[in-house]
Amino acid sequence: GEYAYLNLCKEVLENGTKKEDRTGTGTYSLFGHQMRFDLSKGFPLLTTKKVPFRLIASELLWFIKGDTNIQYLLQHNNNIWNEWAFKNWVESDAYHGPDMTDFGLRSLEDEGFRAQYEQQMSNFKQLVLTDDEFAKRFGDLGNVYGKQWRNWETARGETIDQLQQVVEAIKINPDSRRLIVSAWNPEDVQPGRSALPPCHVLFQFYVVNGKLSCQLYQRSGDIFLGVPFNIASYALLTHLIAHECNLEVGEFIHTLGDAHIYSNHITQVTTQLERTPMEFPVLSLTSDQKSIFDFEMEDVKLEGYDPHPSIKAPVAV
Ligand code: THF
Repeated sequence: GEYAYLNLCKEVLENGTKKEDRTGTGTYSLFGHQMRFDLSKGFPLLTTKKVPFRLIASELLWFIKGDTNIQYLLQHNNNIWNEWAFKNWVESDAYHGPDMTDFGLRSLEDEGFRAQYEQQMSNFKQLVLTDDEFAKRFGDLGNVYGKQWRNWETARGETIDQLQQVVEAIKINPDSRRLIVSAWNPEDVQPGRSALPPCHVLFQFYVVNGKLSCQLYQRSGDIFLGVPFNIASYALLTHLIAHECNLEVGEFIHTLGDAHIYSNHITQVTTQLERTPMEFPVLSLTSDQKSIFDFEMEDVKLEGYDPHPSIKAPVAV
């Protein structure tokens, strides 16, 4: 259960190595770690802090639709990808406001700058929501998950719908050892081709005894903010696909490459580790529509989620 996650936190605090990173924040990090969650024993949404499931579900439905534009997320009041699109805008010729270089770090250090940043971010969100041309130009994150899962571009200019293919393969050939979706496209991880090369790089399904399991390889995991989202997101994906394929849920296995706690998340993690986990909630899919491609927010319900209070932390950009 939840101890798989709490033990990872403990291990990184105790044995992690101080390591610099792309964002300039600094981390404690280790390389190579695996967690297992038995999905038949409850839905792995952490209870030692409140994790906003609504944001996880709308992000996953956005990936599943093959959408890469934050407009959909904003329409669902989901702000978790804003910074990456905002960066495209403030670095473009179309932006005429105050200089936003390094806005992530500077808004933490300088109150005056933070007010300017918040003003510009609010303008940006308004424009993405109300101006479709603007949204097309600056709301799109490029070659991120939705693109690679649903519209992988081949050298011949065709597209591959990996997600659709894997769902069909699970139905027709559940013993297959090739039930894989890859978000890592070497052509698209070159600088300038996407906002952020994918962190969750590849996932594989496995069917035995009528149960569907999923394993994710994640090259880089922000343990405090990202990983709780990633666990719940892949658990939800496994449930959706099991539902469509008339299977029960098995395990979610989470394999991490660089597992790190940002240096400005240490006190938050310490607080979280002092708490005792509650029981995991239960997921129910209220839709009788079977296709994962038809699911909407109101078809996904969580029952019995009674977490400790949320713990705030800044996201490294
Ligand atoms: N970059 C970094 N540094 N960490 C990440 O986790 C991350 N992601 C995505 C892309 N780049 C990343 C974005 N996912 C939050 C959660 C997930 C994110 C980004 C941000 C976050 O701030 N969560 C808050 C609640 C936010 C809110 O209520 O709006 C939380 O307390 O959980 C990993 O895929």
